[in-house]
Amino acid sequence: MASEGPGGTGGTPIVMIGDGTYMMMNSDIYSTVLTGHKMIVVVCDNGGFAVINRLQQAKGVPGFNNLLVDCHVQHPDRPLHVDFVKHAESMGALGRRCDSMAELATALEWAKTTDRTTILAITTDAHAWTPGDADWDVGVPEVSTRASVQTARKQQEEIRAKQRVGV
Ligand SMILES: Cc1ncc(C[n+]2csc(CCOP(=O)(O)OP(=O)(O)O)c2C)c(N)n1
Ligand SMILES: [Mg+2]
Repeated sequence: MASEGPGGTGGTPIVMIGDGTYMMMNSDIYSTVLTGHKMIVVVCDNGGFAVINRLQQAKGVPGFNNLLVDCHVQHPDRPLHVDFVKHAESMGALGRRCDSMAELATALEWAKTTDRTTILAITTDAHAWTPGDADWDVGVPEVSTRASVQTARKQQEEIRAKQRVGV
């Protein structure tokens, strides 16, 4: 999203991403610092690959290794959570942590005034979703000892029977 004019960001892109997406590709932040192509990045931090966790469970499998809380390895002395502000700062960007929507609004106004790429990190919910769904047709095992997987497989076959070739 980029906007011009009053209240806009003068052509500065505003990027909204999840914490997992940030981890998959954040080096562009460094590039924008080096090249002067400022971005504002809002990191919605819900502690992992939440939508994949949701998909995994919808296919009958208990969550594992998508949310940080479900990871097999835990370090009580040093939580695995990433400090996105510090991480972005280490690449020369600016950053601020926001603990509420009001703080995010204020921080966004600040971010519009900075001279380089600026990260705003806010905690979001890993389990609340806006309504409205489409089927996500990933493979579900045909054979499983889990009743939940057998149910998911049956649902998949029913949904697949309704698929048609798009035009
Ligand atoms: C390059 C790439 N790898 C993997 C995926 C599969 N994928 C889709 S959504 C997602 C999770 C993203 O997590 P996050 O950005 O934190 O968003 P959340 O679901 O938590 O809101 C993954 C891994 C992808 N789309 N692209
Ligand atoms: Mg996430």
